[in-house]
Amino acid sequence: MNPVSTGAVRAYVAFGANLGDPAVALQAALAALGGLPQTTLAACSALYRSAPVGVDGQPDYTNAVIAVDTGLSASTLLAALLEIEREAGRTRDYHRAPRILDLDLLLYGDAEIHQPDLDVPHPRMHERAFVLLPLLEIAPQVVIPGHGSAAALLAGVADQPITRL
Ligand code: PH2
Ligand code: MG
Ligand code: MG
Repeated sequence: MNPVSTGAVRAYVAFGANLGDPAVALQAALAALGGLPQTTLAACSALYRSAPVGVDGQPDYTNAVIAVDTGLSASTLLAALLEIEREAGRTRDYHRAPRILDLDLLLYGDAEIHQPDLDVPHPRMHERAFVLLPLLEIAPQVVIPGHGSAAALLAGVADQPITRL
């Protein structure tokens, strides 16, 4: 027997929005991700609401995590995420500006990639409740390369208030 490998990699994408209607933006993002070549949707968490981390005076964020199985390279997937943001009307007015749609590449299989425009695992994901909670909902056993099991990292974000919607 010589099983044919699909070559698909399980990748996790963080969804975030604090402008417009996040539920609508999530549905649009799911449709766009599912429509990418060599890519199928595997799972999506519930939506979670939390105060903006790292910035004051903005609307609360709504976040989720999406799993895809993809034959795209990490850099091609990242480019597709940025294009989906752009098509949704995302503008980049200033660092951490409120946004209608943010799609961040969290994990690409067990890869560790450090390039000028591509940092995987996402460099701050292990310290953010708004990433870890939805991620654990759809991937309870997931390991963040360089940081260990996501479940074990939860204790470190227990002080970040977050509501599952
Ligand atoms: N994204 C940011 C900055 N702060 N805070 C929350 N709660 N959720 C986010 O998605 C978020 C944030 C920049 O990407
Ligand atoms: Mg982003
Ligand atoms: Mg982000």
